[in-house]
Amino acid sequence: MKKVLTGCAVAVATLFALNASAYEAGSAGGGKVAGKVSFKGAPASKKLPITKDNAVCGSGDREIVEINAKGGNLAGAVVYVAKVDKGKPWGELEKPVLDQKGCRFAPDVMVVKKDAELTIRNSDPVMHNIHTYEIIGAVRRTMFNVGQPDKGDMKQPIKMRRANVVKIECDAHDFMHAWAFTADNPYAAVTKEDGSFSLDGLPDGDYEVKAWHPMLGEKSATVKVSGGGAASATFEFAK
Ligand SMILES: [Cu+2]
Repeated sequence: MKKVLTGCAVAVATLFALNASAYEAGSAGGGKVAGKVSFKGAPASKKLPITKDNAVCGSGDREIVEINAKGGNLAGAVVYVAKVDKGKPWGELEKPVLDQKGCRFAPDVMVVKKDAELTIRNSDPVMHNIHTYEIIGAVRRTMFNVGQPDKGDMKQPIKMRRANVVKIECDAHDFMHAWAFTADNPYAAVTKEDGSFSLDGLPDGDYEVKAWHPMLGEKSATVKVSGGGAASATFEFAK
């Protein structure tokens, strides 16, 4: 009994510690951070053979794009504000949807609110088996591993222990791959085809802004948002 109580006390203390630093969703600020993520080097992809369910998944090889860069612009990076105490509501990040269609995850890079429920959609008449891993440094920890034999939606919580990065795979089709970044606040977005991003509704303040890419790591910049204006940030990756 004593042991159980000690465990509870630690859990409660941890909960308070987490709450103390939690983001408070309220009203949006008037400022924003916008800019571009660029990449110096060659785009990269790998090809994996499509070995089953060919009528739905296609035939030949599936191209997995690892570095999606055109004209030096990097798409598929996540730009986020490292720490914000309060600001705009969570919006779409609170109700993320991951589709499986033609045996592809869509989107292949997504931002979700940390601890949000992920809607996992099977749009295919074949079974998928979503398997998620929390990426903690060089370690990957299974979060959930669930078969989805029928078309339709199911929900699973994104419960992170320590990290912000989730690798998503399908155990039925080893050529299906995607990534999720779990955000501590709603100021996070995936860069578009032209490498651009815009994080709006930001209150005035000094911020650290980071750009993360599954293959290229992370870069950091500092910005100042004042008078509800726009600050700019640029990031350059190279390989
Ligand atoms: Cu699958």
